[in-house]
Amino acid sequence: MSEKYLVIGAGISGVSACELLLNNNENVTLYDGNANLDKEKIIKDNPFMERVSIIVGDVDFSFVKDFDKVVLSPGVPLDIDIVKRIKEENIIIWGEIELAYRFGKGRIVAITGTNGKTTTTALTGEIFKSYYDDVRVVGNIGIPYTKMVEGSTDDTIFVAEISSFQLETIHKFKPESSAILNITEDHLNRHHTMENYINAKKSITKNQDKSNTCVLNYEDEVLRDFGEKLSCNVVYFSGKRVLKSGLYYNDGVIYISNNGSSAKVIDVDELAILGVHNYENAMCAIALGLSMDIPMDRIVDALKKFRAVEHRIEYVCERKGVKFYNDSKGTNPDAAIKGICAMNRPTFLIGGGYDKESSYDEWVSCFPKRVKKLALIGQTSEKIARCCDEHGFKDYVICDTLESAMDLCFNEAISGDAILLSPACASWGMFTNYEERGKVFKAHAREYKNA
Ligand code: UMA
Repeated sequence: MSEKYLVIGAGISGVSACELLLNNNENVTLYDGNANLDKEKIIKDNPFMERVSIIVGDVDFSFVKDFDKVVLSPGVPLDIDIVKRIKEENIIIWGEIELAYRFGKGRIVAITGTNGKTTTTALTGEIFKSYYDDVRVVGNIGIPYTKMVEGSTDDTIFVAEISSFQLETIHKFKPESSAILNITEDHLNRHHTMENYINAKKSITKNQDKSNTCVLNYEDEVLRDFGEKLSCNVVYFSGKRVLKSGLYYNDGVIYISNNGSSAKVIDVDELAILGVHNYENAMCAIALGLSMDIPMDRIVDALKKFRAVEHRIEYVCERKGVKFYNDSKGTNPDAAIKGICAMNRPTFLIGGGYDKESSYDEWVSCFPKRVKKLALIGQTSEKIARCCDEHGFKDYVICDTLESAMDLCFNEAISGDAILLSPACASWGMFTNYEERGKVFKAHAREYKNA
């Protein structure tokens, strides 16, 4: 007999949840808090939504008592009025992840963490695809898990990026292998306290048993302690120290060790992703692959082939021995520091753009010994130039366009240098978004001749 479901949130997760429920002959109503939601467009884009009653805006929430179950989209906080009312009525609340888990089949690899989860999920997906036939990469990476459940079998493997929002509403969701990359302050507007945020992340392991694996970052103190309390098999990785057992990075090489004896996995020069934070992502993906029986040679092949997620320290091409890197996603000083620290060659840096009123001191402080020249573009050029003056960094120049900044850098660069777009600013004013800025950079870099 069909049950009555209320799905909350008409974004990609909510719409996919509706489709999955309809395909399973359930009775579905969708609620969205946005009174201006364009219902016609939703139905036009997703004709199956004609079979769903849609309620929007500030209505009397007593209607919720008619439902057997409620499915929440990730972006819906648990402390808003409609959810409070649902809890008062003792109606079961599943997140979209829980719904997919209940209706899907197969094995699950689930990855969370504050930073690096998208790259790690994409890389883990490539590793698994190199060995297994039916691998589906889902979740916070942008493809709702519920959308990919149809037709899954016991042999399907879901590689899922799972956010703290999504973890708040899991019940039985049980990954065979899980990973927590790191936990630093984020999303406190939603979780209110750091403790709540940490607990949400930790709950990725809550149904795991001793036949399962959890991969953790040894350099994160919270995670290191957490690993000691887990009943499942724990694998640590470290970007900073030699581990007796686990994966670690040391002097250009990723190693695997067991009871004190180490073997080389790969020289990081063979990877197309840069920076210790990316080697940590790679170590996590290696551990996940091994935990589900993928042979090391397949893993290493997949690692070598993997290209960075577009616009995140993405290698573009090499011209006259100069390597071009696109880090257009470096839209704030924090992210851009990662970009510049990831370079292992003398670097011509292109920075500047729309003013988000950031402070550039920390970013500029990491230029000495790394940045040969800074080419500035956009609204923030003068402000960043002043900051450089204050820090005694003299090698900067202000340019009119991204292309002219690139030409100037390429003319001065010598073989062995890098040219990095990592602007520490938003793109607006010169481009529609960071994607467009990155694409212009890549296209212009590829136009340079090698001779
Ligand atoms: N809505 C309400 N009430 C609310 C909040 C939202 O009705 O209180 C409605 C909005 O009006 C809107 C809909 O909910 O119509 C949006 O739902 P959503 O915010 O859950 O967004 P989706 O489009 O379903 O996308 C979600 C994730 N979004 C969030 O977690 C905010 C996407 O992650 C994810 O890729 C997608 O599901 C597929 O799984 C995005 C994200 O920003 C990329 N994630 C955060 C992050 O990475 O930092 C966690």
